[in-house]
Amino acid sequence: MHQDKQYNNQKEDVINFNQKVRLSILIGLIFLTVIFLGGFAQAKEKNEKTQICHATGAIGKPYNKIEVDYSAVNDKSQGNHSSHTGAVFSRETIHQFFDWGDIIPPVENVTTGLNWDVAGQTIWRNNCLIVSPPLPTPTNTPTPTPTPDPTLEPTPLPTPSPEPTLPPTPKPTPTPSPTPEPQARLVINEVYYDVDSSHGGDGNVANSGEWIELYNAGDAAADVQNWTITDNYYTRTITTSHSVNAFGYALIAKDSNIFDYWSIPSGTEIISLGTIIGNGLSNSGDLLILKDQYGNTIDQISWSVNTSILNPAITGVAEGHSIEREPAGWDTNSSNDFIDRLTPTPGQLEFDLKV
Ligand SMILES: [Ca+2]
Ligand SMILES: [Ca+2]
Ligand SMILES: [Ca+2]
Repeated sequence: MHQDKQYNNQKEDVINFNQKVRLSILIGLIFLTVIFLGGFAQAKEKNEKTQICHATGAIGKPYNKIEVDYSAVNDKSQGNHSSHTGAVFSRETIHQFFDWGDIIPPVENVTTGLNWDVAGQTIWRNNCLIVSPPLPTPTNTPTPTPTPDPTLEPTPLPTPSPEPTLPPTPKPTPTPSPTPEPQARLVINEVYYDVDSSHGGDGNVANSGEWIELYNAGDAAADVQNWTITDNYYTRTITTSHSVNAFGYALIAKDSNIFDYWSIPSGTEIISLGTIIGNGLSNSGDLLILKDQYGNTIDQISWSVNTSILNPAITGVAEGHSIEREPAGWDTNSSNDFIDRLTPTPGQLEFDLKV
């Protein structure tokens, strides 16, 4: 009897011990699982990134497309990109220096987005480049690169079965937008047509001190060799190779010597025509047409009394002033794109002079 009891006690001890061991193993496993999942979640979060249009503060290129961690755009933390509030860059916000905001697309459970309105989405879709509608559409591009259409499925062979309905066309996915190919977008950005005596002016309406500033508002360089510039009388051809960088400038004049009168930033492409621009740029009204080597019109303007291209024309300015797009590259095919620049800015923006 006594032996039986002792045996039973020993048996219970063994069972208790086994249970403890099992429990310990179970707790250990749970603990390890928690650590593993935690680490995994952290690692996963680290790898999750999104692209945003980051406000630069530079009028010439107001946004940079950058990739950031989710943690840099979530709506909770301070000091990250979601605190870069401020309106979308526009002609209206241009003088609120450094004060336009980031454009952040919404990411589920991370951010509801920032400046994700029509204006913001338009810039986002354009690879964070400023869109000044309408974009120039070359009418006669020689070899248009065929864009692969992701929605086009191989056409199914016609089946003999009496199926009247075609398979539903897959809907194009609205986001994320495919990154557009880099492309150049040149404009006649500034024209100095009424030369004053301190910049080579000799009193003649047409003289060699006149210049045109081209600005490349696109994100690819362009060589303007064999491009032409036409005024109301003559067409002049750029016969030599000149690469205009993305967001870069080129200056066109009769002779590069004229720029001795000006302070030109290094890196500005100087194009000497060897002859005056057209028959000279009339102070009382003239026109300019820029065409590429294929004859596509890239940009065209007219000013003062010449309403043959822009009507109303760009308002004429006083001697020594220039007409200039503001912001650089802004092109809505309207005379309103231009302002009267009291101090001309060859090779740069008014904004650049201030920094
Ligand atoms: Ca002139
Ligand atoms: Ca002329
Ligand atoms: Ca300028």
